[in-house]
Amino acid sequence: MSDKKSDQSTHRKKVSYGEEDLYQGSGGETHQDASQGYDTLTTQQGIPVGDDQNTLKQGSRGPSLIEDFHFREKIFHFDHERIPERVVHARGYGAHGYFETYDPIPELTKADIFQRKGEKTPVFVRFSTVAGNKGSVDLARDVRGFAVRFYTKEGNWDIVGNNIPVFFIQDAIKFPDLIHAAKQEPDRAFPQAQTAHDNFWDFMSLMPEAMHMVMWIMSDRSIPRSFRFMEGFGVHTFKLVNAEGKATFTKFLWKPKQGLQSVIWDEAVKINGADPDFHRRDLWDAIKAGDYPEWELCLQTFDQEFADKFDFDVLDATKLIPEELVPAKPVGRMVLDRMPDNFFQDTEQVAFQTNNVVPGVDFTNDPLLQGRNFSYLDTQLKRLGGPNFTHIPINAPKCPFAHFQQDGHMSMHNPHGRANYEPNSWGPEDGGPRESAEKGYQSVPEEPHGPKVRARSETFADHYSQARQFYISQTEVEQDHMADALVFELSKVEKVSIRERMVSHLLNIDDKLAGKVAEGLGVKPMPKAATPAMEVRRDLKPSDPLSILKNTPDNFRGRKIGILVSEGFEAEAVKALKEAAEKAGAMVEMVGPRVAGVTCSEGKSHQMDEKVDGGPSVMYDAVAVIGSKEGIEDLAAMPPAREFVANSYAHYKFVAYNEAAMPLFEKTGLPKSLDKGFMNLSNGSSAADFLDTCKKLRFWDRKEGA
Ligand code: HDE
Repeated sequence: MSDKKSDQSTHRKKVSYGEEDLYQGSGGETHQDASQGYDTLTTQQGIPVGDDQNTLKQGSRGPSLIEDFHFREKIFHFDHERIPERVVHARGYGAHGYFETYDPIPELTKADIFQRKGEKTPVFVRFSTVAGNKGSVDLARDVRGFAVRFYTKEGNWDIVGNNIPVFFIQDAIKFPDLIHAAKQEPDRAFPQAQTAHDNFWDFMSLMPEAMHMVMWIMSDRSIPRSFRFMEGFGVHTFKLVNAEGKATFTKFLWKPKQGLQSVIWDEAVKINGADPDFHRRDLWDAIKAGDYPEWELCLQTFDQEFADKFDFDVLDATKLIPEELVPAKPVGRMVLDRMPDNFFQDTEQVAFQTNNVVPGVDFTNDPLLQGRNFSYLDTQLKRLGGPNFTHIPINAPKCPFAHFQQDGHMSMHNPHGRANYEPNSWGPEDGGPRESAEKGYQSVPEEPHGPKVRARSETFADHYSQARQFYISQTEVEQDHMADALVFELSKVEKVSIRERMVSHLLNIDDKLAGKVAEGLGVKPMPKAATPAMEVRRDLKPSDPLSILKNTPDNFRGRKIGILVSEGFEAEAVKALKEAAEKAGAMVEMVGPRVAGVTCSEGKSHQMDEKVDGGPSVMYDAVAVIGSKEGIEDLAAMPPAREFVANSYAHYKFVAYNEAAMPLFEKTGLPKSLDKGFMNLSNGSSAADFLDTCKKLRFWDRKEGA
């Protein structure tokens, strides 16, 4: 907290951005507040504006005058509104919340945040896609960023993670190549936000170390249902350090309380058209509705002895540690409960840095992490335009801070008084802050080893074993999705040799997978398997936590039902569905032939949430179709209504309906005898039964679906 008394007595201002004085400037005035509650429009200089509709002119038909300071300032500012978008993870969405510590873990770490049970620490989280530009679609097949900042009492700690626990490359020097290959091809500047193109797969096929990550991105992990239903991973091995200086290795994992859920690729493609902001809207809607998403922070901790005997090098970011070997222990929970007041101010300007660690957390020598520790600070200078980006509230610590750094663009809190260097002899009153051996950050001492070389450790050489382990850990449905995804992506690749090279890698992962992909691509004859640098391990056991479908949440909380109704719809059935949904913690949206004025069986006029062509079934987790004898024919004559039904069927959705809806099903061409994923509310099933069934999320037994 900023202590004004001590500011005066020590002559050096200690600034903090606690909750209350978030916007305190160097003069102590609250400039943010100054603009609030003042209803007269002013210039940036505070001069009241008399006319904001017309420029100043010589005569009403011009010419315009340079003297018009209000116009000049307004246009000048507008011209400079954009800052460079992030070179990766450009499209993102953030939210505020808190982290609540479970039991203290002083034996593992002295990090202040883990010392007191029940303590709440403010957090800011930004989720993102990687490859697309800022205005790209949310449902791109892509890794999702999962970056968390903890505003701890000992400074800002950032875990800048992803929703996938491994990465494409082992050494940071390959990152620019990876990103160049993944983004739009440079000559044509497309495709946007897609890896389905030659450059990406050319690079992948030449980088065997990427194969494990390729399996993850070709799985449903890369098309999450929303940010709320995905895991987060710190990826690298980090160290925790206790007060005695003892270090323990750790991996960081975020597990969503909402459970895991993904969409189907065909849904992703359609959602991108129907609502390119699907993930943003989902987070916004959930938080605004008070349905706060929650994750548990889990640690996989281990010592040097485990690291030495583990099958792979713990410094290799293309490997994970199966939870069967090292369990993930929850140490706290994170709740997101507040959207930023302004997107740009927080989400765009937040500057995460892997090198933001607090006492009690340390790095390992993972060469990817080491490279990142350079990159994140460097990139902020370009994006935020100067060295004072920590003066922006979202980037400022919320604990006291004091240092001798000064000046530069937009400086908000230069040191007060005479001393701006140390050591100095100005005495405790005037001399300013000093280092502290006991409170200050201490790196874990480490002996350097080996000669100075540009080399890759031989312990990083196994590229396929964990790729195979991931694949065999999936259910059959998920394995099919992976094969389909590979065929889809590689079918967009024009150069035949790239497709063949990818199949040759797949042969080292799983023969059946390679066979399916080769067949899907028409690759004939089967190429030879790529020569692995190390023999592929075929004895690694399947690991259940790697599958989404083996971890279906068994609840329908926070999901959305779309009820498609016709004119004259049966009011009772809709009412029952709404009540059952509310009980189950699910949301309901009404979809109709018009957005307003749809009359129900009780003669009441209803407002819809969506007109049927604006609310396709892909936007919902489950659907219902409730009609009336008279109204259903009109609905069945509308192509988007038939598509609503056809897609619900094709995407394995659970469907509740009333008898009157049948003619729409017939016109859509559904099979005469409906499968068990369809529940007739007029005959045998209640709305509560339906909501109960929806917990399974999809009716995968509908084999003939898309
Ligand atoms: Fe990043 N990454 N990255 N990255 N990364 C950035 O920093 C970089 C990597 C991740 O929501 C940039 O502020 C290098 C792995 C997230 O604001 C940049 C390497 C993981 C975000 C950068 C990696 C990530 C970024 C671009 C290879 C998962 C978005 C803008 C050594 C563990 C954070 C920025 C946000 C952003 C560099 C690899 C996650 C350029 C050099 C591995 C979630 O600094």
